[in-house]
Amino acid sequence: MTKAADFFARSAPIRYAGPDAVEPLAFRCYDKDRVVLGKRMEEHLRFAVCYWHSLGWPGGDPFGGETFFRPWMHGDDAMALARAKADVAFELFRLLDVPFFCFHDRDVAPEGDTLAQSTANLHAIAELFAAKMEQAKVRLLWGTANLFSHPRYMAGAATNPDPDVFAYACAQVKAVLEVTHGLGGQNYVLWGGREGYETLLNTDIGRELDQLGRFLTLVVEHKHRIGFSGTILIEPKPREPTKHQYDFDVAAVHGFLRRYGLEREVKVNIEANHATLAGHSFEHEIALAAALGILGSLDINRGDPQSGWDTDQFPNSVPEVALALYHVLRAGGLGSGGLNFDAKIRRQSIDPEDLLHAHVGAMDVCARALLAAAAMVEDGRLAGEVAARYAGWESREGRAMLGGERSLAEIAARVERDAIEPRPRSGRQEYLENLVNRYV
Ligand code: XUL
Ligand code: CO
Repeated sequence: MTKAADFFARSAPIRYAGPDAVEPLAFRCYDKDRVVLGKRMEEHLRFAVCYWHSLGWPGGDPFGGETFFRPWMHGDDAMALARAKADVAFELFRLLDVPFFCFHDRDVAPEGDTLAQSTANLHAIAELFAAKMEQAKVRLLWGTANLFSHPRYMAGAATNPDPDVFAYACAQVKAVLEVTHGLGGQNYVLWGGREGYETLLNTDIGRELDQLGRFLTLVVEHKHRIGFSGTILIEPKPREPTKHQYDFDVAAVHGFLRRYGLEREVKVNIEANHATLAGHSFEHEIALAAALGILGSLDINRGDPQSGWDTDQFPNSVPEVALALYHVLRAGGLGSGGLNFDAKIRRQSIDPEDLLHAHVGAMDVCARALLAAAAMVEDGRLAGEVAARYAGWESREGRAMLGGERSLAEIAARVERDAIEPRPRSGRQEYLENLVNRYV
């Protein structure tokens, strides 16, 4: 194939050029060193490019095959192609000047005839990554194992009826967790691609949940054994590819973690399009995870309001992302998490430059959203309105009831004695919606 540097037909990294920039490929708002609420934009947003969509996806859909014909996708020597792909990947990271990337094992290195061969392939590419990361100063936000593409996983990985598939998944995750650790990964993600069912007619739900609980416990134990200090993250998704997935949404995942005693060990990686597939807004999932103490990281993308599936488009709505980031800021940030563009360009976007436009536009949208969210935080009116709405709970009786110092009978007696008659108050929704529009 041609040299990686030739693929994008430009060598200068894309720079911040301000809102009036005339060149199409420039950051108009994302100025990585600009300080917002005491932190640089780059540190707030912690952008990551995802390997699977941006380097690994050939452009197919259920009705048609490849449209992209990337040079690293065709040839006889799978490892040489993987190396060529890595060269273009790091060229993309350089042009975008992103601090992080994310990958699945099978995105970066080909599956071999045996697990040992697959793992050796992965190690060989990881070595190449280590050298490139050292030079490029790009870091690994998270690694993950693909436990859903190969036919062995068609009935799930950890939740498979066959214990040998469970064992194979354990072996695969062990290898990728160790590689992620070796590359200084900040998190390790588990997305249950087929951990669910197609029909209850052949499924024992209780057993499958126990299998998943055991699997996750084994992963957490191994993380501690090898001294991996990153966070283990589950990525909720309600369906697709299966009809029902056990990691349906943040609430379901939290209940699952509590049941298996893992709520202090595992957090969530929340994806915007998965939230909407579950019937929630992105900010709902973020706010709930923050309230439950399990907010980890974000897969920042969007669905299509008219399509009911996971279209994985790049984010492009400032108001939507602003509300999401508002809740992230209120929660004190994402810690070791970041904003991973689990997003793919459209099938007709066949020019290499389309990959650049997609990321640059999305990074600018996130930067504008960050400024809006920071203004909401600084202004304090939104939070003030919420605090005022619950102010009654700060009273002596409010605290006593919530603190468990009053029985039901005592509470009832007080209501009768004082002839309490609550006074309805406006929820002020329209006022609040208008207030938000002043920032975005
Ligand atoms: C699938 C999805 C995955 C995970 C990683 O919908 O989001 O790409 O992010 O396995
Ligand atoms: Co995702």
